[in-house]
Amino acid sequence: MQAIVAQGEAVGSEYLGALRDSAAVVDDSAELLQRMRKDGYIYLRSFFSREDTMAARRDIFTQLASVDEIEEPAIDGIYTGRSTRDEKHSDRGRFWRSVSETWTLRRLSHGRQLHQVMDVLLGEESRVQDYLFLRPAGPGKHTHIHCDAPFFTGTTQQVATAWIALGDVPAQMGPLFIVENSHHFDDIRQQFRGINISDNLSCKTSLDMSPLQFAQERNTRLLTTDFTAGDVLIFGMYLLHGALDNVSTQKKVRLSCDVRYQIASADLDPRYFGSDPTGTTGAGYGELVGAKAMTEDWHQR
Ligand SMILES: O=C(O)CCC(=O)C(=O)O
Repeated sequence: MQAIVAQGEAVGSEYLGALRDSAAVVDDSAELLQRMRKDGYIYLRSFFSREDTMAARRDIFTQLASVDEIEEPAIDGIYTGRSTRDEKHSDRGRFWRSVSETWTLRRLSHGRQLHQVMDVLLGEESRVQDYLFLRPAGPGKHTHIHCDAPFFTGTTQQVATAWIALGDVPAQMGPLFIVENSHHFDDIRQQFRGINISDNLSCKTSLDMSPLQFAQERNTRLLTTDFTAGDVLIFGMYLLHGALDNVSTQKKVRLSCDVRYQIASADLDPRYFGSDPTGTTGAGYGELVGAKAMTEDWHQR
């Protein structure tokens, strides 16, 4: 079996575990809430239909094929190693915003089906941020361990992230992992509570340790799975997470998006709501890793 790799290190089975699937209890609000409190996350396998998910995938990858970053047929998501994005689009932010606003994507991320689950998990009516993080992660890419609090708790602590697999994402293609029980790590909560990255853009939000080092030091595990198209992973603001390395041998690009829901009764965070949100730094969609040509050397936060 091909190794599971995080920041260049093969992660042994003693530091890996499987996410608990809550799809069978999605209509049982009490059970969902209880699992969210206990585990810090809810994983819903095949939450969205494969057909609707693949429609979004096709539309997004077709736009990336139009700038020569993805081979035809675009739906396969094969990385070319080339890009004409900057030649064809003088404004990176505008291009990425248009891709991020793809209707077939928004009907998943912003549709009633997910909204209802978020209302349950947040304990009251919720609002979904307009700003969305769309992530095509090519070979070699990964995301460092971090929690979402410094980004999204500017107006309320009652916020949750939904990560959506826009295609099959086996562990070798660099899907999300969460650090088991890290929502109970008081030092992490203290370190990141009250920090707003927009107040100090140079503030470090990811941990200095690799996922494996962290799991060894805390005697914990990285929980992940072979995600299938339409799976959703929902988690709170203090749960540590990151993404494994995409070590796909077929140059397959991992496609996913993540979006936040907050309680509707709190002030809306102006950075992430509105018809043309400013994002964390004020640069709008132009600040996102996805706005850069896929050929550029980058690692996600
Ligand atoms: O998909 C990734 O690489 C990272 C996603 C993430 O950090 C998040 O959903 O908060």
